[in-house]
Amino acid sequence: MSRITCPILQGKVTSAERAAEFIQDEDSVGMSGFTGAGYPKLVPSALAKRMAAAHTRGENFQIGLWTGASTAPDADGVLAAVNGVSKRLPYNSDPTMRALINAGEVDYIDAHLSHSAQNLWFGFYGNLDVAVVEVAAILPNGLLVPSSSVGNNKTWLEQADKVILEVNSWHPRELEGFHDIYYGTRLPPHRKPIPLTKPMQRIGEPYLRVDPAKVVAVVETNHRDRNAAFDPPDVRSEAIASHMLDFLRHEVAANRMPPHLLPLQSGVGNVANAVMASLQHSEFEGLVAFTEVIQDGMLDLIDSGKMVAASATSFGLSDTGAQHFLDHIDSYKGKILLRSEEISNHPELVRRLGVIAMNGMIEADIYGNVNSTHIMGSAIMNGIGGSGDFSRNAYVNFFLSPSTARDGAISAIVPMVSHVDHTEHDVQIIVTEQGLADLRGLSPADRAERVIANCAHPDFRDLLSDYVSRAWAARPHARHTPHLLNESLSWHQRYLDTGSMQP
Ligand code: 0RQ
Repeated sequence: MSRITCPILQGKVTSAERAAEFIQDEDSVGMSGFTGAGYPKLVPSALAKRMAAAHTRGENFQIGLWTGASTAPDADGVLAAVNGVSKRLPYNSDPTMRALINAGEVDYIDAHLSHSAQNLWFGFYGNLDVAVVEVAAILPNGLLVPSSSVGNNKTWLEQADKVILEVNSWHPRELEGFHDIYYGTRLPPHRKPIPLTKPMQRIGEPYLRVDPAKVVAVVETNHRDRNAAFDPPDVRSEAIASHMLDFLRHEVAANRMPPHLLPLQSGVGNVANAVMASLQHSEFEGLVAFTEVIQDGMLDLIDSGKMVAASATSFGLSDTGAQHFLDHIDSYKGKILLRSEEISNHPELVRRLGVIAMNGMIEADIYGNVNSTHIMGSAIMNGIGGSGDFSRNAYVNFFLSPSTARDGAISAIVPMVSHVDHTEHDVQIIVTEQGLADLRGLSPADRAERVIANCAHPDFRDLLSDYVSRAWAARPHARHTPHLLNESLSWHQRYLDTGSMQP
């Protein structure tokens, strides 16, 4: 049976090539997509072909590309490959796009994900010309069944002048009912509290709305999501997970957390997946997630009954995880809810629910500032994503990383981070495979001692302690966060000089 049962929108079905003709040079284009799920599969490639042809003729053809978060080689990748993007926001992990950003050829606006929709509503980003949004089906009344991510789709559909829909029949039709789209947000000064007090509460409707008059094209596809594989947990990620579990047990014993913990948020990547896997073998039960991304480890927790439910904005599964979800979709009904990222990441809700936030980092400094985004202070890796939305407002936050990078050549614990995403005022718990540093309620001097003793790799501990004592000695009237600026900055330069790191 057709996935498009609305006569008006059925009448707009066309090819990806024809649809791409509605996008012009200098347009701002809002595409669906979040962590490799729910991005448009055909229109970006068709658009890239148009761009390449225009460039061959000596014409300009570049767009501003806005998404929910990261997409995939067949969206970000193909557009970057033809140099078709002049501005990118709010999050990217595609290597081709990253290279262009780091070459200074694409302007990258690395924004908190909870801010990205409202920045458009506030008028901070200018006009959105076209939305290209993947959905799983179109109902007779024109309502849209979202696909495997929601991201910023609600806002893109409402704000864009023109809309192109991709209806992807690879997604199970049974996805209908897995979403909760809240249409109650208002602009200041008319904002009201968001009426969500429990992670799985429904406050909206299962469908995205679109004004059919704005829909210029509907494209039918049958293409799978990117679904990147996870590495099996290694010794270091297992050690990180084990330190975290011990800490959570300690917090429960101290009556600072209930036995079934508080709603969990977990970042993307192998370490995050390993933490989920370790919960599987722990005594914790009755867990709930209020997070951005549902990775394989979270599906496993739901399967085993350890986790009762998960609210997010997207899936971020491996091929095996995606197939498992497809095969058992009925068993997840009522246990998984996907929301807009302005709701999944909303500071008001994260703070109200008391979320436990767990995110990866690139480096942390001795006083507790964290860099999640930049290598050597200069080259962007991915972006801040939702890590700031969650950690700043969490009940308790964790930042996780192996203690060294590049085969042990680089320390993840440094005197001064080369770029700051999360400040010492926000960061609570730092964890490496070496151990865990609980920084809550500690002065900067005590934080430095604990971070070095518990988290730094033994190869770097003496160097860091020596730095701290010399900084303390050199700054008798500035001992709040004493630094030797020449040395703290040259710490990173050293890696460049020795060739350990080329950003
Ligand atoms: O480089 O890819 O060239 O090998 O950074 O490092 O160890 O594979 O770690 O995949 O867990 O990512 C912070 C990037 C960690 C991620 C970050 C190099 C290292 C490697 C990746 P290679 P790993 P992970 C919700 C939350 C921000 C967004 C966020 C991230 C590469 O967690 O993007 O939290 N976070 N979102 O070699 C030099 C160091 C390094 C270093 C690592 N100290 N110096 N290079 N690397 N540490 C999700 C969303 O918001 C969508």
